[in-house]
Amino acid sequence: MSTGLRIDVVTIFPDYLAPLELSLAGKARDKGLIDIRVHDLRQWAHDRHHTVDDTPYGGGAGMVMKPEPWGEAFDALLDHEGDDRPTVVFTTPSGQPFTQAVARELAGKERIVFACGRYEGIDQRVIDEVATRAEVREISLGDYVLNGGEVAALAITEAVVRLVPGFMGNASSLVEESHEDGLLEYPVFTKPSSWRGLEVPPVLLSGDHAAIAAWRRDQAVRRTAERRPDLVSAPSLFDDLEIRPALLADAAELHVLQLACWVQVQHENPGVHVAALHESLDDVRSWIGTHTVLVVRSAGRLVGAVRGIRHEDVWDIGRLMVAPDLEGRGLGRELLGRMEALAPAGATSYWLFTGARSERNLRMYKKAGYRVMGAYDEPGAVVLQKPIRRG
Ligand code: JD8
Repeated sequence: MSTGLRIDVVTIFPDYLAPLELSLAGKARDKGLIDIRVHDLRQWAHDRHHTVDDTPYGGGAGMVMKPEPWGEAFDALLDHEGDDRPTVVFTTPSGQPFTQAVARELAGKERIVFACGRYEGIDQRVIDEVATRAEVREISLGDYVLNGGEVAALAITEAVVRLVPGFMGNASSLVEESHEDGLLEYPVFTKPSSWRGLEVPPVLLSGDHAAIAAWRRDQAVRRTAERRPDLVSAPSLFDDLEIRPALLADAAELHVLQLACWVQVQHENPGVHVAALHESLDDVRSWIGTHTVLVVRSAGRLVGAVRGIRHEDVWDIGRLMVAPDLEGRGLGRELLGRMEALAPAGATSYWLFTGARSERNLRMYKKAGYRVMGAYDEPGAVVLQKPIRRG
């Protein structure tokens, strides 16, 4: 039994899920990162023809999937002692839209059971009954009609499995993707630098990482505005946020948020001494007094913060924190940008550190143009640096 994510798929067309053998998921399976099991629903239909459908009550075209086989399927797949409560995903055109945010949620689960319907759908009592003994999600792949739920289960599995920690060889590539921070991805190029009279944008050949990061972000923003204005105009998290300099009165909430956020870092970096987890309220009060500190409030709740302090020509940025339930919406990136903008005139580079195994933090900093400089004097932490571009 792999330690990572277990996925069960129930369907009357098991061969539809064969691609999972081939693709990414296949490799993840070999790495023992995930355990995928496909089950034929008909094994739980005990009549001679293994009947799984019948005519709809109230009349109408088509057939409906019978409740009994599904009930037995979930009896077999759900009631295992010790197993954490699986998440049962019914893929259905009437479900919540599948997004990268939903993919991230599901990637954090230990067990997912996909229920793939066919015909006109599954008897509603199946969903209601299983919801009494498992977390149920009804998810749609998109606003178009398919003939069954298998394709959606395949697509969702691929989007989820590739987010399972340790799966993507170089996790850094995960950052650069569409929808990761609400932006579409920028155009990409590879050799030759000239092809059929078409040139690669010179900035990409410059080796100037910060300039390349800036060009890529600009391209991503343009593309998003042109192709997905809905992503730009979507009410963003920032609409009701208040970002302002910290006051001593913020110290207590800041201390609580800091402890909450660095527990995650401790989990990611077992055995590493995480200073932020050993700071007292008085410590927080004192550095509010000695640093430039920004705090973020949403509907009065303190949900984020960042601090900066000058050391000779370095603007040392730290304690960048976002409430766990608001992660993944670009607030961290926004706060980093705001604190960079507060760098005093004499500073020539930004400097920060994070856990060597805090993949998500590292991804965000690298995307912002930072480069890992090496180990920090706290074992298990690395230093990142970025030159300050002015004007
Ligand atoms: C599950 C039966 C077919 C749907 C009558 C056509 C997802 N984005 C999506 N589009 N369609 C589905 C989907 C379709 C399904 C089933 C998912 C089970 N059908 C039905 C209702 C109209 N036929 C989906 N996810």
